[in-house]
Amino acid sequence: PTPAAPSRSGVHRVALVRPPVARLAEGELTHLERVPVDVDLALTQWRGYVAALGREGFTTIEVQRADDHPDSVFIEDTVVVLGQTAVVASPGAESRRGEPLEVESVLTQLGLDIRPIELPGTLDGGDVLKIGTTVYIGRGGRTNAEGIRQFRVIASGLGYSVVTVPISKVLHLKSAVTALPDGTVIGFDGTVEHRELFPRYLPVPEEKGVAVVVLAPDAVLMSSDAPQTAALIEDLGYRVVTVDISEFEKLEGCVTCLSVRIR
Ligand code: CIR
Repeated sequence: PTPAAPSRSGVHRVALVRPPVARLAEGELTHLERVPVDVDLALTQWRGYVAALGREGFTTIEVQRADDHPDSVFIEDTVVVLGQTAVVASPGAESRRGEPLEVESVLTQLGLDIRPIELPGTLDGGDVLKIGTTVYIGRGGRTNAEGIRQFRVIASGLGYSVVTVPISKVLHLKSAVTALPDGTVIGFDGTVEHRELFPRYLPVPEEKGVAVVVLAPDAVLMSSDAPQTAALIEDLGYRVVTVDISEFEKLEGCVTCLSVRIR
């Protein structure tokens, strides 16, 4: 673990990250055409992302590199943390099935209660958007009905209500929508489906602007490739930290998928 910087919000938080591997460029693609990925640049960008979390008061814990899993840098897909409980995902893509193992062992060491989703259920963490005690879960290419059923049993038992959102235009629910610190769901009109399921919804002008990581009640982290959305969010009174993650965006990744925020 890297030493914790004092957080602007005063809250001590932990984030799991996992370094990109040499085979990164072989990652799964569903909606994008394959374009060359610069793996060295990706590593530099990943370090920049981790440093940004560190500056914002997160203690980052690096999970061991998984050389055989090109997409393992997208660690968010492997687990959903609900308070003290870690719901270990069941990756919807065959090539990603081995990824949760090492993540689970780190979460066990951190003292979280482990509750796995089991095959034939599949669930990717990128399909799960938690806002307060409501959990929105995308039913699409990676998360199936059985995965949602198992997740609902676990989450309901912990006091969360679960809302299922059918998705077809994007890889994961959180490729289409995430939420600002005040719980307002943000999305890009071209890819959002069933916006009526969200009580408060704000459209943003860029597709890459939909992904934000909540850093503090007044701050978010987002891609540097969505300047109009950054300006919009700043104009709502938030501090916006941006990072260049171009090499991960080529593989359908975004700022949320590169870490698991634990507390
Ligand atoms: C995949 O297709 O699984 C990876 N290439 C991208 C995963 C991105 N994860 C996310 O949006 N949560």
